[in-house]
Amino acid sequence: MAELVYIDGEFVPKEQATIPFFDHGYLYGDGVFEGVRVYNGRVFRLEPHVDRLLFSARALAFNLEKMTFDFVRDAILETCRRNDHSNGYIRVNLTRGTGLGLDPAHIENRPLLTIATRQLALYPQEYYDNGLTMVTCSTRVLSPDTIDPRIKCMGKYINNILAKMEANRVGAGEGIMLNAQGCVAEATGDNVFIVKDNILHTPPPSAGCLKGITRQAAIELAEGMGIPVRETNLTLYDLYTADECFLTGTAAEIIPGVELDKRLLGSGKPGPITRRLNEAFRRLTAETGTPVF
Ligand code: PXG
Repeated sequence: MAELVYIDGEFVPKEQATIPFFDHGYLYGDGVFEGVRVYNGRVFRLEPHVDRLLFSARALAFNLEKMTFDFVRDAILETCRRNDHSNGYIRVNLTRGTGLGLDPAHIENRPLLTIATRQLALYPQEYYDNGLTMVTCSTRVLSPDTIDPRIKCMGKYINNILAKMEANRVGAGEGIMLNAQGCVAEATGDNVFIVKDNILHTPPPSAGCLKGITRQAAIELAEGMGIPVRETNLTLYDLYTADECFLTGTAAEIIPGVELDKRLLGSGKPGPITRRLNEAFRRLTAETGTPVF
């Protein structure tokens, strides 16, 4: 079956899909996006993803007249149906419009919505069983007083790409990014949690992290188990001395981090709370979500 992508209201075979050369997302990274996941024909937390996309776009003053919640949600579901896509990744991009020059006053402010489905390159099961090794990256997250970290916009991802390259260079599974103050913000594509004395700690978005949808699910699952959760600033000391550490993200789900900068975290093996949360998360993705068909 030919892979179809959604571009501005039309479904086009992937090989024939084109983006205007002067698209502001292409020219300046002036766009927002979402990585969404579908499990067994159900889109996981579709509503929060559409909300985050549209709130990001609203914060950047995109013209959202035609981009209603229902319009975007229906386009995502229809893209899955057209591709018979029951498991994997959905990429949703929304850019400001088309025109050369920075000034949005002089471009066509008609946002371009594009959606594609892909199979997901999953982390190997071994990483869930034994945990990830991590390193601290020298590339810092953007200061929260520049672009609000809750805005999931394209341009700022060059930082995450550079940080990921640092992790790759030393063969680490993920890289930890700090903010300008030296507090832990997040991993290059995931949020960070630690367990200390049976309490879960994770940085607040004001520390420079994305308000991750998997992060939110992990918080709710922990609270449902009676595990207290605190959003608080963390330093590398807190990570080095944690009982457990895990990362959350749409691609990674809930994955243990067992080594950071050559220090074993806790026992150096995935901890019991991480394992419980990972299992509960797998049940949640299997049992909930918006049906595609
Ligand atoms: N922080 C950053 C910087 C991210 O990019 C997360 C945290 C986790 O958020 P969610 O909402 O996924 O729990 C992300 C998410 C990709 C890709 O295209 C990136 C993400 C998710 C899915 C795919 O590489 N990042």
